[in-house]
Amino acid sequence: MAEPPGPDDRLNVLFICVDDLRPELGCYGEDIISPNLDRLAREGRMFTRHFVQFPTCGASRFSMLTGRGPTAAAHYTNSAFEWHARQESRVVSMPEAFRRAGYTTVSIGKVSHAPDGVNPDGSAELPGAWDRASGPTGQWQDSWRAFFGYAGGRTREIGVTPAIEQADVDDEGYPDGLIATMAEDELAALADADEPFFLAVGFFKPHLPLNAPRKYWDLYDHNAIEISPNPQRPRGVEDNAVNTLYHRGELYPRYTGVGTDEGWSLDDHRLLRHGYFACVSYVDAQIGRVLDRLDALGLADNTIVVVWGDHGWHLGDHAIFGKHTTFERSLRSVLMVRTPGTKRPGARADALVASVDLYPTLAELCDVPAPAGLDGVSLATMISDDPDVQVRDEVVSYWRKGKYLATSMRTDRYRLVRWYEKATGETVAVELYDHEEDPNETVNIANRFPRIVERLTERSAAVPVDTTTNGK
Ligand SMILES: [Ca+2]
Repeated sequence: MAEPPGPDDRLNVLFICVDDLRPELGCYGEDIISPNLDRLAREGRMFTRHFVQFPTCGASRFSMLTGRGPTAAAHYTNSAFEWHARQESRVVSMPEAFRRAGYTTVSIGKVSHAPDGVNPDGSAELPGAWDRASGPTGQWQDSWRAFFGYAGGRTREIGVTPAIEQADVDDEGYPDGLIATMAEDELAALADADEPFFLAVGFFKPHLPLNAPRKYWDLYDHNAIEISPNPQRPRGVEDNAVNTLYHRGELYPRYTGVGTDEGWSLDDHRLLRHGYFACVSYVDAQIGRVLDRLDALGLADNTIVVVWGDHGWHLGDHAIFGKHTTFERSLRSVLMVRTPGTKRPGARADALVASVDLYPTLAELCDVPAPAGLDGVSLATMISDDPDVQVRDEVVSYWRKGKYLATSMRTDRYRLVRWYEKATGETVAVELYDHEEDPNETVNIANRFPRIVERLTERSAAVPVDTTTNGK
């Protein structure tokens, strides 16, 4: 006779997504005050060279949640989830794999792309993934209004509302405070269940607008905030349709109060950095509330905690405030994982890792069957045992702009960016940055080192470049 099934003692997962979070935290040696994330880094594994696959929210999240690079034009865009929901046959997403394995799966806030996981046409962004998915409630009921929320329930109006706000309100005066409360309540409910859980919680800040309660602005001495170490455009990169340099777009002129057609003043620069810092400190405090509840419920000892930034952000670097570039600043983001029983907690992992690695990693750590065809490699050994293990030689990221596609490949030393014409596959521009000599990517040296370009290009020859026209 078969043994009766014992209690399901598999580890839970608390997966925290933070929108537009670059590694500017205290634990990364930078200036942002982030005590809760610093604590998580001390207790778990902090990755210093984690790169996303796309420098925009929807595409990055889609790639991470499905564990794959692009195979369709839509995968490069914020419409990736809409495209996915329309397909008759779909890949199995990470939360769906956990759900099929008997986990209770829950999404709160911006985990896929929409702040409630629902496409504009009312369909689920990730069909089959979640037992329940929810977005903001109360005065923030309309999820996209909440996503762009100002104090008092106001939302963004293009060209009308400001880029920053520092209202004298408590944490729930902005939507992320509510997301934290919802996550705390959900944890309390999940703690009583027999099945293990996969709870994903998505915070909105520090995505624009840079709105946070005043007390988080007051953590910083405004005049002491340093501007970017490389506020100029990089040399050797032409400002044309191919490359991604710009100073208009997501921030200016959509939001008011900062920026002109000519760029940013020094005051703008400092104010935007101050706002970003305040927003991150605000989110750090909300994450701290959720982690404290996890502790209080006795769940910390059997729950893996992941904090993931969906991509980086230029804080004035290269004359840019925003993402949507193929530079290190857009592609490098926060990743930390705390798992029970980890060896050498607090030892950081400096090897190259990618967002697509998270799916096979969590599947392995939780003994959940992963589907065939995932593009990532498991980081389980790096997390549980040895942070010095190297699992990959390069990380490839993708972008597209107009009629061009780009691959941006990071190796241990270099970043190689190739721009292709979509219709023909012909290379139209190449950028090479040497991170040993030039960590801020201030000079494109592709013309000076053609043999390095050639050698790295051979390594990236297998990179799929999408020349299809399917999808949006
Ligand atoms: Ca984002």
